[in-house]
Amino acid sequence: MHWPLLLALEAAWAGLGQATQHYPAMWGHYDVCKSQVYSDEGLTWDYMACQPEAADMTKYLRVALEPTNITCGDPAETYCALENPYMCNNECDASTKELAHPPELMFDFEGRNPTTFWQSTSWRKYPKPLLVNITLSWNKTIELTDDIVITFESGRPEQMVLEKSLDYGRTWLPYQFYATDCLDAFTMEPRTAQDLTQHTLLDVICTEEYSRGYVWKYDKTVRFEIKDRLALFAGPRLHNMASLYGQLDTTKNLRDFFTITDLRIKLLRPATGATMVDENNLSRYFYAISDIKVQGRCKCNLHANSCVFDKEKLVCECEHNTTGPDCGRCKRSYQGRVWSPGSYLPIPKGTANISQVCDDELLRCQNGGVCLSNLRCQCTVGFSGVLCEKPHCESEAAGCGGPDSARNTSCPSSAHLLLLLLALATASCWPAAL
Ligand SMILES: [Ca+2]
Repeated sequence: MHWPLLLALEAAWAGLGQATQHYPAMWGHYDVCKSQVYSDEGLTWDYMACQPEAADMTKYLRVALEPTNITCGDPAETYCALENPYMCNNECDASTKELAHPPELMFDFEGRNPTTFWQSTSWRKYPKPLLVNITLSWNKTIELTDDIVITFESGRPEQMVLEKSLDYGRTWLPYQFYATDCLDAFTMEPRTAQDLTQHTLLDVICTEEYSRGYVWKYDKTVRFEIKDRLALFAGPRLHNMASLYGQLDTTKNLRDFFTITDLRIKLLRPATGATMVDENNLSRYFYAISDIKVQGRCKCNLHANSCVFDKEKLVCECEHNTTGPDCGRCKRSYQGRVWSPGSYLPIPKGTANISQVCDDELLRCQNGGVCLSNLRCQCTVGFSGVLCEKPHCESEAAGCGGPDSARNTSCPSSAHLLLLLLALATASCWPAAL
């Protein structure tokens, strides 16, 4: 396809993506891992960098709350409206389905009326802080592609922190701080995602944008702005993905910034709607969340275009002779060359960086073996193994040339072995056969 046409199509997709609020289709590149092509050697594979499509990641998570008994309704409790302490018609009873507010209601299908939501117990232990950790775990590395959006049914919290883990919840890093008063709550100057530049993109900021006063029907969402950050490289409508992909390819910190295995929402102080907490009506203060949106894709190191949910776990369907949950290593028989992730560049197909077994320049195939399509050595009679390094006679008790030897082939001399070791020393991944 010609470049101008491709760009025009991209622009058209960009407009469509913007208009329908779907994720822009430019991410749709890299949807094919390999294709068959005819060459001088006949039918061979052409390998390309590939990645799964972005999807709604809330379908695949596990949610855990701390403290575990923080969900309302056990015992049943009646809540009052924040803006009117005499309007107390919000009842929570865990033993009645219609009145229960369990955590899964943060991830169910939205669009129902009335909305469904998780709700905490009220702040009855005031002035002890009302602390809740909501942990979302995927047990798989994923890459965020769109804003995280948390919709509150209650007033938005006056203080909260969004954290991420890259190691399945062992260690945590803050993603963003949220407060009505950042200096007071976290001794941080308030900033917004719009203040960020390419140089400060990785800064962890405190924002007051999502905590301002309680408004009954509006301003119910708290966001973590992924798109604003991506737009710093890709342009305001994410039209220049080549620039973004180039950066993601070369800047590991940037790639890691959007990569997570877990998210943790730390709710630190509920909405009070006033400077003073009304100690006589503590049932006005609680957290309630109706929806959490997390869009992303499985991280497969550009070696898979699909990711399946198997046995309660997301797994990349790896191509390019790679394996592992993230396609993070060479397959057992394809370790002749060191593993590396695929590359987004050059646009639009990228580079697969496939794990090769052999090539003719390095003469990896031993003992007269011939390298076929970089994928396997075709061994001469009497030898086997990934690199044809094993003489057939090796396993015979009497050694080569013994009475059991069918072909009377010779064992490799020490010079042979030295050559083999020298050849292998150029690769970090050793053949599994050795
Ligand atoms: Ca819901």
